Amino acid sequence: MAVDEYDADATELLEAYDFLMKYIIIGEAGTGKSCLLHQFTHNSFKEHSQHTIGVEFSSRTVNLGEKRIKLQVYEISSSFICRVPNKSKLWDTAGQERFRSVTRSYYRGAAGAILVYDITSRASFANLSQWLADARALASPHLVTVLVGNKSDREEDREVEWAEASRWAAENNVHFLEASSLTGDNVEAPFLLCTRSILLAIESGSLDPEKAGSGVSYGARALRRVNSSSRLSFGSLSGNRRKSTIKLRLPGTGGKCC
Ligand SMILES: Nc1nc2c(ncn2[C@@H]2O[C@H](COP(=O)(O)OP(=O)(O)O)[C@@H](O)[C@H]2O)c(=O)[nH]1
Ligand SMILES: [Mg+2]
Repeated sequence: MAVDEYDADATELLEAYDFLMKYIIIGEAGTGKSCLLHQFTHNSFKEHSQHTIGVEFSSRTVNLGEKRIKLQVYEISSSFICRVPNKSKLWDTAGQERFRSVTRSYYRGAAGAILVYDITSRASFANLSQWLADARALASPHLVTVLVGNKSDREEDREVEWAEASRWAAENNVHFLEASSLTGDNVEAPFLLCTRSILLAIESGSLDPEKAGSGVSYGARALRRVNSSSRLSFGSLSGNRRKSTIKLRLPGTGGKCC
């Protein structure tokens, strides 16, 4: 199943989707969050990525089974603009509570979180617990989190072993994989993993898209189905298909995904 398998001629359908999901990308500065988001939405490496101040936003629509899902993705940085009077300098406000509270508001109602560290930086791995705690405290109660060890192309500079990160992920009940925003390797996988988990939660009834703060809402395509069948059914994940028959191709995961 291709990720972007849609009829390019059907302009109307390009904008139609079954679900809209809000995702956040979090983690220490410099881990490659902006590059990951850019690679996912533009299919290219973002050269000369600037330090993110505040929040960056981008979106992309993906296909999973028979569902079209629009992902709205917010990169949340720990820095915000702070202009000191009579000085032109911009201060990095990372860690200052006043600014953290502003960025924290963007966590609200997120259905999925991509938690990023840099495999060549132990410091970026050491802070993961704080990022995860913030996300779990502030986002949707059903938040699905995927841990991403970015910069897998820099194997020679590795400071965090795959096995250690995999263990941390298992202990903290999050998915895990390594990726490279530079080469594009495994960049789609974390988003698709998240989306698949959320769709399954909807199907099982544990997540209700109509509930405020769920991070998911129905798109016009889903509503059209409701109108035409007068019944709320999202056939492809249930109905005649068994859950186990849903197959998700995660390009390049090479088995390094749990
Ligand atoms: N080698 C390598 N460098 C990367 C990768 N992703 C990001 N970078 C570099 O890491 C630096 C920080 O990236 P950026 O996306 O701005 O990090 P952010 O602060 O987390 O948003 C930049 O110099 C990028 O060119 C990657 O997968 N591989
Ligand atoms: Mg950034």
